Order: sequence, then structure tokens, then C-alpha cells
Amino acid sequence: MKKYIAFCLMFCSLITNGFAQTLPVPANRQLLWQQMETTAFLHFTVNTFTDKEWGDGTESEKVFNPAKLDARQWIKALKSAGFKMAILTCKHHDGFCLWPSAYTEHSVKNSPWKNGKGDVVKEVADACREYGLKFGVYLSPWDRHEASYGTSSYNTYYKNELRELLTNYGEISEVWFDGAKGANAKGMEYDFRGYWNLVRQLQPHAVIFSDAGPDVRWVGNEKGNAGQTCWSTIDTAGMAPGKADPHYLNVGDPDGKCWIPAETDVSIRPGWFYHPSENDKVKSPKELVNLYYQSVGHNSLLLLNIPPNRKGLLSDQDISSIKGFREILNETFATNLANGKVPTSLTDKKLNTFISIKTNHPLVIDFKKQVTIDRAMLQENISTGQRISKALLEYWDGNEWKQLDEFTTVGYKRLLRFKALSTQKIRLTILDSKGTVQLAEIGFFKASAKE
Ligand code: FUL
Repeated sequence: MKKYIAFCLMFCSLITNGFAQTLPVPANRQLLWQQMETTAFLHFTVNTFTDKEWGDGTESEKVFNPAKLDARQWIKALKSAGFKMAILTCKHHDGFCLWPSAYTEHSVKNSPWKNGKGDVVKEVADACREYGLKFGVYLSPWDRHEASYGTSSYNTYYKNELRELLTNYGEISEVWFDGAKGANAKGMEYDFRGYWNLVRQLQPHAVIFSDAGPDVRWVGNEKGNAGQTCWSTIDTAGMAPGKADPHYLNVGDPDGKCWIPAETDVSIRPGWFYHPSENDKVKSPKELVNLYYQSVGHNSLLLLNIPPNRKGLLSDQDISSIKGFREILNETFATNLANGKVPTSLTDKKLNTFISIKTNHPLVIDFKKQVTIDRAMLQENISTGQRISKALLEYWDGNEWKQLDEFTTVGYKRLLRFKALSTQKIRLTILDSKGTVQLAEIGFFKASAKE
């Protein structure tokens, strides 16, 4: 019955909205990607041993020797902290490959680690499968080691490596194309179209990241900050990886024709790679929670980098921070005070069951008793597009409605933080939108004392 109602609501909304305005919508792979919310980056290579952020390509393979490497320890820690995918830097800008590629000598096969018989990509891919995480690959287009770099034959080299990663390690769920380029990169014309086609052909369910998509876009900064306004739509005409306006990427474009949501990549430490000098600069659980509000809570996804150390392990400080992070989130969002006070479709944690709300037709949530809240959560049924562009939240103070917050986009998720207040009723008014809104979820919470 519920399904039938949802279907009718969906069908009606197609009649009322769909024909009036065709909005960009996500592909299934993008929809699944966004619902992961928190994913992890693993920056690991020769830099880990040379204490650099960008290797120059002259590093000896001999420096790579993580004596205690244990990818299961990495993935187990990520799993218990609620991360849903791990993306490994299979090759960073220095060109060193973490797998024994047939196309270069600059790889683990010439390192002392496991006498050249090891394969970090395989160990991480296997651990991800064992613990039920998705696995993604980062393959830097900018390569400071490879001799063919700067000529068109580098594109063949790059595609050969990409093919190895896409065919030898099971399912790949995200492929990360970094737009960073340095001085030696001037003459290099990357065949991004060709790279992306290869991903589509070999791993059709994988999302493709670059500054400009085609599936997910860079959020425009490395501080963990998605825009207060953040549309999942942009226009990609004239855009290329490494050549996009960071502000445009940060806020998106309400009139953009392509569905390309923002991914917020940020490191748990000041650098992307492990440096012993940064052991006391690991972000605290509280700081990580703040990043969650600024990314997932702004209609983005958090890609948090946790770099393995020289032993080949995640460090204790990092593990304890990510565990603390998840504990706080679990505590804060454990009890939705709107449960039982609104139609069940709004608290069933499903995006495709929703209620339709028109502009300036307020939705009143009556808690039937005084409740104390300091967090709010809204979600749209983004499978049919993103609509809310301005909304108002008010609370009943016993005599009149008072403004709690006014905000812009919602999309997949909007989280609001405000000073704790006691009230019996809340009122949500959509002030401006691209057609009738499909509100999928609503939540009111009292944050954990640890936040
Ligand atoms: C940047 C790179 O230059 C950094 O080293 C890091 O990999 C970051 C995620 O992307 O463009």
C-alpha cells in the first residue's frame, strides 16, 4: 500500500512538475554514491618515506619498504568508523605504482617490500571486499617520472595502467582523476574523454571524479567546506579538469544542465601524506564532526584522507579520531524527535518515500510536548532532481512563531545547527523552489554533549 501511495505521489508530481520543468536527475551510480555519505582516501607512496607531499619522480624504488603493511588493519578501522569506500592513490604525481604494472619499472616490483613480489592495490582491494567496503582508485594523470610524459604516447601509457586497475582488482566503485599539474606538464594534452570511456566500458557502475565530473565534481577547496548553497547541478561547457572556477564548483549552478554533485576531499592531517612531524596535528573527533556538517550537511559527500604511516599501518591517533567522530555522529542522530509526529515517509530513512510541499504552504511539526533541540535535518527525494532554493524554519515560543533559521539549498541532505531551544512546534516553509518539493526526510535532534 505504502509503495502504491509513493508511486501515486511520484506520478502526480511528474504531472505537476515534470512536464513544466525538466530537471537534471542523478544516474543510479550517482544516487548510490551520495548515500554513502562518508568515504576514505588513502594517500600512500614513496612520499610516505621521503617526507614529501609531491615527489619529483626521481625517488628510488628502494625507499618503499612498509615493513608491517597490513591493509586489513586500515580497512577494519575504516569499517568500524562507518566509512563506506576506500580510494587508494595507486599512482601519485611522482609516478610510482603501488601495483606491479607491466608498463613501468617504477613500481613496487623493484622495491624491497616483499622482495618485489607485493601488490598494495590487491591487498587493499581484497581487504575492502572482506570488510564490505567499496574500493576506488586514484591514478594521477600528472606523472613526473614517466619518460613519455608530455607526448601523445603518454595517453596510451596512462590508459594501459588504467586498464590494469580496472580489470585486475574486481569491482571499482570510483575513479579519481586529479586535475593537479606542475611546471613539466605544460605541453601535455590529456585524453580525458578516452580515459573516461575506458572506465565506462570496463566498470560501468563506477563514478568518475574530476574537477568537472562527469559523475562527481571537486568541491573547489581542500578545507572540507561545501558551499552554504550547494547545487548538485552545473554546466560543464568549456570546463576541464584543472581548469574550473573553484567558486562555481563550490556552490554549483541552479540552472546547470548536468547532475554532477560535489565531493568534499580533505585530510585528517595538514598534509595528504603521512609526516611524523604532523602526528600531533591529527584533527580531533569534534573537528571531523564539523567537517561532516560542512560537507554531508551541505549536500555533498565527505572524502576524508587518512594516510598510512611508514610501517604501512594507520596510526593510532588517526584511528582514535575517526572512531570518536563516528561515536559522536551516532549519538547525535540516534533519536529523531520527529518520529511519530509526521507521516512515516518523512522518517523512514528512504529517499523515494516523500511528501509533496508547495511554496508558501507551511508544514507544521507538533511534538505534542516541549522538546529540546539544536540540530535539524532535511532531505529531498533527489532521484527526481533538486528543488528547494530557499526555506524558513520557525519555532513556536508559546505565543508566536519565531525564526530559527533561513537557508538555501537542501538536495540530498541539509543539516542545521543552532543554539539549543525548547519548543512544542516547528514550522517549515519553502520560500522558493524549482517546482513542488518532494520532501523525503525531516529530523530534529539534540546533539551529543561531545560535539
Ligand atoms: C591534489 C594533489 O596535488 C594532492 O597531492 C592530493 O592528492 C589531493 C587529493 O589532490 O590535487
